[in-house]
Parts: sequence; C-alpha cells; structure tokens
Amino acid sequence: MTVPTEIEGLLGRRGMSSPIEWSTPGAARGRAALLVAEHRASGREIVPNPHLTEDWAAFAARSPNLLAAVQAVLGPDVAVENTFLVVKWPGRQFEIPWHQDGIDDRLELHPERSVSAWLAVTDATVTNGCLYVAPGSQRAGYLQVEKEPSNGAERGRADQVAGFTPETTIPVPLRAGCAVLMDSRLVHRSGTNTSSGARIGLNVRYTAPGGIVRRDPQSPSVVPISGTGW
Ligand SMILES: O=C(O)CCC(=O)C(=O)O
Repeated sequence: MTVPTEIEGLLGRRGMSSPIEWSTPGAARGRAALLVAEHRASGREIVPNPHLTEDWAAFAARSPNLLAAVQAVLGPDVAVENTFLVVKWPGRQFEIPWHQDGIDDRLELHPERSVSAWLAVTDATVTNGCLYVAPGSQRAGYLQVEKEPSNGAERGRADQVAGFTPETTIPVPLRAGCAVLMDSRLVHRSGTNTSSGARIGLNVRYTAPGGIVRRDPQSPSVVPISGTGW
C-alpha cells in the first residue's frame, strides 16, 4: 500500500534523517567542556534559547550541512522558532518522557512546514541518555495531549501510536558533532545518564513561513536564518 507523502511527512517513512554533521567532533567536544565548566557549579540542566544569547549556539543552528538538510525539506526560507540545551549530569535521574517537538502547551507547528533537530555536543550513547525514537510514529499525526499529574505539563500519549511499544523504538546514538533531523510529529524520549560524564545536546525547532499554527505570544521572536521570504 502506498502511504500518501503528506502522512509520511517531509522526512519519509521513518520520519527522521541521521547522522548529519553540524561540527567536527573535536570542536563539539571542546564546546561541551566549556559548557560543563560553566554549568557544573549550578548543576543547571536546561538552558532555554541559547541561540539568542550564545554565539556558538547561533552558529550551530546555522551550520552549513545541517541548514542544507533543513532547506532540502523546508525550502530556502528557514527560521529558528526555539532552541534549548539539555545537560544530563552523571548519576542524576533525568528522563525526558515520550513527546513530539511540534506540539505542546506553548506551541503547534505545521508538520509540513517545520522540522526539529537534536545536535549532539558530547557523544550521545545508550548509557549516557541518547534519544530513543519511534520510527514512523509521525504517521499517526499529533497525539492527544494529557496533563501530567506531577507537574501539569502537557504530553502526547505515545500509546496512541499504532503498534507502539517501548520495544519498537530505537536508540539514536550520535557522535559529538552529529545531529538527527526529525519530523515534528516523531515520538521520542531520552533516558537517564548512567555514565560518568555529562551528556549535552541542543534541540532546534526550525520553521518555514506559515509553519506556526499556534504560539504563546510571550515566546521570543522567531529568528529568520535563510531566505528572503520573511
Ligand atoms: O536532550 C534530550 O535528552 C532530549 C531532548 C528532546 O527530547 C528533544 O530534543 O525534543
């Protein structure tokens, strides 16, 4: 049976493309060492929107190979909607539950006009908390969200994806300097870091014109990074 491309989405049957090199491994690991030094004392785990305040993150989101891969699916006009840095410190319980990057209580992105990327700043391994994805899960569309009793956060319910079980998901280990590009509807999570070193990743949500369906007006401005259509 042929599945219409609008269901499969911009990145095809699996809803993802990997690995895409955004940096040399050495430069990415060097940046990771600086970030560890900067945040170790506070133990900070999430830094929102570093592309607005830190040159390295602004450059990472515009790195030539990654931007070319984004433009190949979104077209020439690309903007960054949001970024966040996640530091998983060794030995600290910190899991990110199943979710889709294109929808939450703040935001809804048009799945044909947006994609997200996860950039490994350190190596990302099964042991230190790499991403796990459910390939093809984008075909189920955006999931109904429900509030988590513990903190009120809204999350899509991964069990709405046909055939979804934790066993049908795959880890996405990445060498430092590599990225995975994901359909905005791709269901993914990450686990706790049980290694002895920090694991650091940068998430970038990219949009084309018309890609924002709903957005909290308090959000910082979208930043165009290529094209003339903005
Ligand atoms: O950095 C992580 O561990 C997970 C981040 C994530 O889920 C995401 O990029 O949407």
